Amino acid sequence: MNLPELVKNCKRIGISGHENPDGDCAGSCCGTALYLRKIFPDAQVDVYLEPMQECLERNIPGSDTILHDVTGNEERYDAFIILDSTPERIGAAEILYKEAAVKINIDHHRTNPGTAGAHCFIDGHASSACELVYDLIAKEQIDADIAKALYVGMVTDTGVFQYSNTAESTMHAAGHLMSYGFDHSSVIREVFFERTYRQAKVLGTALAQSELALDGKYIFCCFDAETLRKLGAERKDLDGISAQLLLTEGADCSVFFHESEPGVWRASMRSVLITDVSRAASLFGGGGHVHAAGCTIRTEIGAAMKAVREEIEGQLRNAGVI
Ligand SMILES: [Mn+2]
Repeated sequence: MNLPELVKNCKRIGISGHENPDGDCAGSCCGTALYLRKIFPDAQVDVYLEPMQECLERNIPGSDTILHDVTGNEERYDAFIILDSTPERIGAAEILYKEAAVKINIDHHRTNPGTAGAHCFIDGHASSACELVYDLIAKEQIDADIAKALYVGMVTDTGVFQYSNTAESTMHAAGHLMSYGFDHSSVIREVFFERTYRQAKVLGTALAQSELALDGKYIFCCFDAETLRKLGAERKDLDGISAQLLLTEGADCSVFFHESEPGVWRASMRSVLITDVSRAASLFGGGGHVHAAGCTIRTEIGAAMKAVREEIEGQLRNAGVI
């Protein structure tokens, strides 16, 4: 069954994605919402997401209708769609999903095992949740706003069509979306390359403090709360640091650690070719993709960094590159 079929008799439809929404998460949620509002004008379609970066808000049509708080919206949804995430990662909206009559999960994380009782559209090979949504909707209903929202997610999750998750199908879909006439050049500049001055300073510090290990194959950096405070860095200023570290010649794997709250650390992991960073992330209950993953660390950070490094080292040794 396709997506419109599944929700066609639903009067109230909820949509959500993972915490700290990125371009793919927000683009797929808003693109799906715009599409469902268009084909079912009598239905109420609500999107629940945490606040996102301003550049995403500016470039994702429909983001101005996002709800940040489930309080006051406890009325049961007829259908609830989770995009780019598992139910456990959507925060407070999980309760709304659990109570919905029709549950739908659309995701491209290969660590998503699929959810019992839900209609699952999960393809770990898809470039983005946005590409999955593109495949699931009726092409003749796409308009410039829907196209732009989905294009944002394809651009951000493929690193502007650079990463190995970019397939011929991705380029076909993106090319078709471009034909709706939004300013695709400014989308790419604003959602992928542009950074605030503070983000530039934070990134510069991360690059300067980075360490190279394992014969230059592993590059990492760790910011504790004190460093973050001195830099005046917020969570949104830390996106993209692991990807920038990975641009170092010879590196196959990068990890950026930071203390997100006292004693709680986030690790963002990227790799080029050999290292499967989802395995390193899963050491601490995290997950993601082969070349992009993350986890939350609640144990002593020195020991955790050592465990991550040993996992990467084991993989590089098995591959015979160190
Ligand atoms: Mn994604």
